[in-house]
Formats: sequence, C-alpha cells, structure tokens
Amino acid sequence: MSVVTTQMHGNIAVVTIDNPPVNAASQAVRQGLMEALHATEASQPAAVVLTCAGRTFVAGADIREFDKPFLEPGLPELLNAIEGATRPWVAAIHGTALGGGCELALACSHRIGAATAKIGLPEVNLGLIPGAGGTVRMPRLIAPIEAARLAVTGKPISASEAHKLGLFDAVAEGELLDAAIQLAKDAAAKPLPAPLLTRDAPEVDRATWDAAMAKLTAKARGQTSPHEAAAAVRDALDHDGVTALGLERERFMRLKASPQSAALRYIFFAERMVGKTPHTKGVAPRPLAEIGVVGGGTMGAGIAAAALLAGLPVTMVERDTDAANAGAARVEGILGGSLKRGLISETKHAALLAKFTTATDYAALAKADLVIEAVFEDMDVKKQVFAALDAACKPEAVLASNTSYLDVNEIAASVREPARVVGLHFFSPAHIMKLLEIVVPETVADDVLATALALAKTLRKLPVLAGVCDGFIANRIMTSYRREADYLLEDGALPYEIDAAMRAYGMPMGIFEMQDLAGLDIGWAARKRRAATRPAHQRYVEIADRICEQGHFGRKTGQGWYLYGEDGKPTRNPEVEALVLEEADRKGIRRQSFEASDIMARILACMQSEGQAILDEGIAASPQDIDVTMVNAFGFPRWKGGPMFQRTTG
Ligand code: T1G
Ligand code: NAD
Repeated sequence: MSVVTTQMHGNIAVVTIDNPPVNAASQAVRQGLMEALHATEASQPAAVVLTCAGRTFVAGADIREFDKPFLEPGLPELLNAIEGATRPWVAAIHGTALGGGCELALACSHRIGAATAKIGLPEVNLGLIPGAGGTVRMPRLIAPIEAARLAVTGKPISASEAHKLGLFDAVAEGELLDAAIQLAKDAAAKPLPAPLLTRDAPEVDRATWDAAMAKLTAKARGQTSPHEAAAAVRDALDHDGVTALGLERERFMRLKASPQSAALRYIFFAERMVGKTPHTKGVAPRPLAEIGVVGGGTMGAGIAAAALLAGLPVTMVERDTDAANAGAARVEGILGGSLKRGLISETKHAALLAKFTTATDYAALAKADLVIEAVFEDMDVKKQVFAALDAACKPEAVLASNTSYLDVNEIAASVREPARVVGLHFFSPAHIMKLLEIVVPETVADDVLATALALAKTLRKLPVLAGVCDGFIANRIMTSYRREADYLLEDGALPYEIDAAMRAYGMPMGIFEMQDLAGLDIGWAARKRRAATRPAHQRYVEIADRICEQGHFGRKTGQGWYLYGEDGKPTRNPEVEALVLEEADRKGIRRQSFEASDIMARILACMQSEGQAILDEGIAASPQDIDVTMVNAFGFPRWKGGPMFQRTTG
C-alpha cells in the first residue's frame, strides 16, 4: 500500500500521505509525492490539496535516514518540482508541520492550518539548519527577521501566529479538509502566485539584522547551528533564490556531517528510548485519578504543581496547619507564576486550584491512587511517613518516595506490601525539570512500575529507570565529579576556575555555583550520612565541611563557595580561597595550575568512569539512560550528546 494516495473530490485532487507515526518524509513518501505530482500534472485537476493521515502533517525529513546512503528523490528536488506545478497546491496542515514538513508546505502555492496546528523549523535542535529551502523560501514569504526567528530558535509557532505573519493563507474554522478544498477552488480561479524561489527577498539593513541575530542566538552557548541558521537566512537575503538554495544545501550537508549534529541526533533518539522495559510490556498501569503528596516544601510543592498542571487533583499532607499553609502558598505561587507567564488562563488557573487541597491528617489520602512522599531526607522520618501511609491509603495505592539518595528497598521493606513502593526522583524545580528518575526496588510489582511510567507520561516527564544505589544515576555521578572537583581544589584550582572551565565546556553552570544554588547543607548531610561507610583509603577533602560548619550554605545564607550580594550574582569568596590554600598546605600538597581543558578532562573522565560503574552494576540499562540523565538533570551540553556518547567520539 503506497504511503501516498490521491483521491478526487470533484475537480480537486486530494493527495494524502500516510506514514505513521509522524508522516516523516521518508524515501517512500518522497517517491510517492513525486509520482502524485507527475500524475496531477498530467490529469490537470483544478487544484491539489496535500494532506496527511494520522495525528500530524509531515513532521520533518526522516531522521533515521540521515546515517544511511542518500536515496532519490531528494527533498530539495521534490520541493522544487512541486513549486513548479502548473496547478495550485494547497497544504492542509494539522498537528506539527516541522522541518521538511514546513518546507514542503512552503513549496506549495497555498497553506491552510487547523486552529491547533503548529509549524516550525526545529532543525537547529538536531545541529542542522533547514536543508530543503526553508531558509530561502521563508524570508520571501514572511518578514525576514521572523523567518530567522523560526530557523534560529527552532521554536514552532501557532496557526494564528502563522496566519498573522502570512505563512498561512487561512486558519480553518471547521473541518480542515473541507476548508482546504474550498481554498483550492478559490485558488484555481486565480492566477498562480509567483513561486517563492523566484521572488526577491526584502532588504534588511545590516545593523538591524545583526542586532536581531545577536538576540536570537544569545542562548546558543556552544551550539553552532543557531548561528549557522542565521547566516543561511542572511545568504537568502543577499543572493537570488536559486543561488541561496545551493548555499543552504552546502551548509546543511556540512552540518549533517558535524560532531554536534551526530550528538544532537543521538540524544534526540536516546530521549525516546528511555523508560522502556520488558517488565511492563503489556502490563496495565493502576488507576491514576487522584494524587497525594506528603510534604509541601521545595519538592512537594513542585511535584503537587506539576500534577495539578497535568490536570490531576492533588491532596497535600503536611505536619501541621502552618506547614500545610506554607506548602499551599508555595503551590499557589508556582501556579500564579504560570498564570503570569501566560502558560495558563485565568479559568484554567482557578480550575487547577479547585483541584488542590491540603490536610494534616493522613486520612485525607484514603482515596489517593498514588502518593509521593517528599519530606526531609532522613530515613527515620521517611519510614514514619510510610507507616502512616501504609495505614491510611487504600491497599492498591502506589506509594512513592522522592528521596535523592536513600535506599528505596529499605523504605519498601518498611510497609506491609513492599510491591507497591517505588522511587520517583524529581528534580528541582519539579514542575519544570523534565527528568524523572524512576527508582526500581527489587520488590516492585510490574503494574506499579507501569503506573510510575504512566505518571511520567501524564506529567510529560522523561522517565529514566534506575536501580537502587546511593544517588541512583544523576546524584551518584554528580557526587563523583563533585568529589573530583574538590580534589582539583586541593591540587591547585580555585572554585571560579573550575566553574569557568565547566561553563566553557557548555554546562549551564559550574559545580560550585550549582551547590550554592541547591544548598550546601544537602551535600553536607549526605557526606555525614556516608562518613561511617566511606572507604578508609578514599581521599577526603574537608573544605566543603569547613564552609558548612560556619553556617554558610550558599545562596540561601548569602555565602557559600561564593559571596552573594543584593544582585544575587556570585562573586569570589576570599575566605574560601584562603581556606583552599590552607587545606592544601596542611596536607602538604604542592599546588599546580590547570588549564580549563585539563580541568574538564578530569571531570568528564570522572563522569564516564562512574557511568561505566553504574552500567556494570546494572543500575542503568544503557549508556543512553546515563546521557539522557546527565543532559536533563545537570544541563550537560546536548550538542555533545552526553558523557558516555563523548567516549565514542574519540
Ligand atoms: N524522523 C524519524 N522519526 C521521527 C521523527 C523524524 N523526523 N520525528 C519523530 N519521530 C519518531 C520518534 O523517534 C518516535 O519514534 C515517534 O516518531 C514519536 O515521536 C530537510 C533535514 C513530531 C513533535 O526535528 O519534534 O526535516 O519512539 O515520541 O512527543 O530541512 O517527534 O515511537 O519509535 O517525539 O508526540 C525536523 C522531530 C527533522 C521533528 C512528535 N523535524 N520530532 O512528538 O512523539 S530534520 C524534527 C519531534 C529535517 C529538513 C530537515 C516530535 C514530534 P518511536 P515522539 P511526540
Ligand atoms: P524541604 O525541607 O523543602 O521540605 C520538606 C517538607 O517535609 C517540609 O515542608 C516539612 O514540613 C515536611 N515534612 C517533614 N516531616 C513530615 C511529616 N512527617 N509529614 C508531613 N510532612 C513532613 O525539603 P525538599 O527540598 O522539598 O526535599 C524533600 C525530599 O525531596 C528530600 O528527600 C530531598 O532529598 C528530595 N529531593 C530534594 C531536591 C532538592 O533539590 N531540594 C531534589 C530532589 C529530591
């Protein structure tokens, strides 16, 4: 069965692509479209409507083909042919017309979107730029700086925005196909618009352009594709369409062969393979109608907000009324922030709050299908909470701990039915961070694991399955390279040098800035907990403990590794730097100076060796699990794929 079929609706030919799951422009699709073009050029219908079956218009070139030999017809060749059609071609867009899908729409003479449709050029997220005319045709249809915004940010826009910019000729009110057929009939009665490639691009003076591009590429950090996308659109303004098309293709092919694109394509697919396990194949999750959260602190409030924003009713239990009110205020603050940023409407905001209740009595959790504990990181406190949950919750309720490091097997063993206990390690802020480590105790039931995965899907989180160990995947690796950073301190580096080296590599912040942000007390508590079991031979750096003993916990106390003034910006802390020198001296260490590359090499090697140990122990199932975790927990640069991917690049 061809993935492209044509049906006549009166004198309008409707060409339909059907290539699940996202109608990617695979070789079969390109071939089918070329044949449909030739057929309609021969049959001369009044006009052609191009539509897609399933959930979305073409969501891009088929990324899976990129590492395979090139297959004719190429997308640029196909799009040039469609643009040369002698009858109008109307792209009827629903779902997400992305990348090659957007370019296919641009090659058509007209475009109409469903009200919920989105359209964009996300190629930069794969380390690429549009490779089939997107940077050339777009600035000939809409304002060049708006065209650059699409290509440089990779962010799709809504149908109404696309219509406002002139990218869509119309937004369908009712049935998309009917509206598209009507638009095709109207177009058939008029002369064909000039093909975009033949039009002159509007002038944009260099100063205006450069200022706009500087803003658009400001967040690129070390990723090159946003800058390349900006340069490609500029080429389109400085050259005729055909020349610009050639320049775009050269730039695209160079990027496709680049290490950054290989890494970004790797992490794209890695993020879609995590969270899959044979244990839950064909296993139905338990109901997830009502959520309970115990603890309304930083994490409890974030988790409650995440569940509310996903449409789930939440009951939050705290120690006492004051704590419950404080927790409620945190949740209301988060939802208020979503309202202020326009992420939710007033109506939605009110509806979400109506689904939120707080209590101090665990009886309030009697109907909850899943309860997440987010109380102090203390095993005794957690066991008390789980004992209360064991008594108060219905037998089939799933009980989850948000612990950062503690032994979830031990927590599970503390309740009557250990099979219903699982770890759900959210990252702060829990309503924003996509990563969710699902910690799998030995006793967990398959349908409880399936329920945890179903919750991740509902919350639109990225689930990574982790075995039980100290810190699971993310915090265990972070503990390891934090330790290495401490060694580097004694060996000769200073906190700001190490942080600068990590930022230069592409991390959003250095390990010392990060500790100050999270609070030095968390790591301190973890080190004290581990003291008894720390291997005697393991080198131990006491600098962080010295800082904590003085009550300096980072941002929240105004000083830690750095000093924090009114503006909240970190500045070097002379006391800490003096302490570093004293400690090295006390240990008789001859300090040496380090290049940023040396610092990062040691930190990366540490991430990789801890990652390998995690694989060897079966805590993570694949290198992809580790890379997805490091990219999404600590902002390891996506354009480097992850610490484990970096081992393969030589
Ligand atoms: N090619 C191949 N497979 C794709 C794909 C693509 N473009 N997009 C998605 N998939 C697979 C994905 O791996 C998963 O597979 C399934 O579809 C569902 O995806 C020439 C060169 C469209 C917003 O970058 O952003 O065009 O795991 O889980 O959350 O200039 O997929 O089921 O086996 O993400 O509903 C440009 C990438 C390509 C869009 C849907 N296009 N895709 O999200 O589902 S480069 C993109 C997405 C290009 C041209 C250039 C999302 C989505 P499996 P999913 P979703
Ligand atoms: P927090 O101190 O901000 O909040 C803990 C809350 O638990 C407090 O509001 C306290 O009143 C409440 N609480 C304590 N005992 C209770 C009880 N018996 N019943 C009900 N409520 C009780 O702590 P947090 O930062 O939200 O961390 C909570 C958990 O999440 C810890 O296990 C922590 O390790 C983990 N975690 C923290 C982060 C983070 O970055 N802060 C990230 C991931 C996981």
